[in-house]
Amino acid sequence: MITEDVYQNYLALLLNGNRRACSRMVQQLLDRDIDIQTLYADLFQKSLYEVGLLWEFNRISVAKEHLVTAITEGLLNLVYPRLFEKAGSCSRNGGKVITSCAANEFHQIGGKMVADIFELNGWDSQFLGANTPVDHMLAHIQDENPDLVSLSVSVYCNMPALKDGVEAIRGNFHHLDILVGGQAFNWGGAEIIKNYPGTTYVPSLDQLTSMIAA
Ligand code: B12
Repeated sequence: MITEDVYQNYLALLLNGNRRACSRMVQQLLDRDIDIQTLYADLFQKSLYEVGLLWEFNRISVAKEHLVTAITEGLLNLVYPRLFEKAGSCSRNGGKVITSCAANEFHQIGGKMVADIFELNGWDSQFLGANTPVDHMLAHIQDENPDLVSLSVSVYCNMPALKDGVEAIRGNFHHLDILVGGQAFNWGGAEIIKNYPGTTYVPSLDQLTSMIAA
């Protein structure tokens, strides 16, 4: 659990660009064996959403938002030794999943978390990062033959790109299951996804975990 005090302390350090102190705090939480999903949702995601609002209302600059994002991406790397230790101690389910952002989608932290949650739940999980062109994603799927593909979209204007990706995967790999998610769906799109067979919108990490739990 992340207390409000810990969260506020962390947010202040983050907004001050104090990477070293943020790292120390996260390392302490990891040393106390904090649940990784809680760390992702209640510290990293919560602070990035708050920073997004500060940016939207012109309370911080684009430069400050970039700084916060870069620090957070570094902090995710601190989690990896623990992530792979935990993933190694749970039974592997033999499934392979590829997670990617939609074409033109540059928000990659949410997708990275999704890929990590799969790893923690026993999957062989690959993350392709931001803005993967559809033809290259198809070629990668052909090479890797995954059991599942998950796609992330954050900005609502990228919803057509997500749909193009889903249609292309469905057209080329008829039986491959697809999960989609990301905060773009806060502005709509879930209804349209229902029209694509084998494609499921998953609104949160909690729901993802209950679907795939090892
Ligand atoms: C950092 C950031 C950026 C960075 C991203 C860098 C990076 N390395 O990722 C940069 C600078 C590139 C950027 C650019 C832009 N951004 Co921006 N950005 C953000 C910010 C502050 C944080 C994003 C983030 O990491 N959030 C934390 C993650 C963990 O949350 P998440 O993505 O929602 O993911 C979680 C869930 O959604 C879910 N999930 C996500 N994907 C999937 C997939 C599956 C399958 C499942 C099951 C679950 C799932 O699980 C995740 C963990 O819980 C947000 C604010 C916000 N509210 O998020 C704005 C925000 C997303 N950006 C916004 C905007 C407008 C833009 C720009 C258009 C700005 C501009 N004018 O250029 C561009 C668009 C670029 C593009 N083409 O993609 C708006 C979007 C509004 C909208 N209506 O769509 C936001 C919401 C800011 C705001 N308050 O207005 N941005």
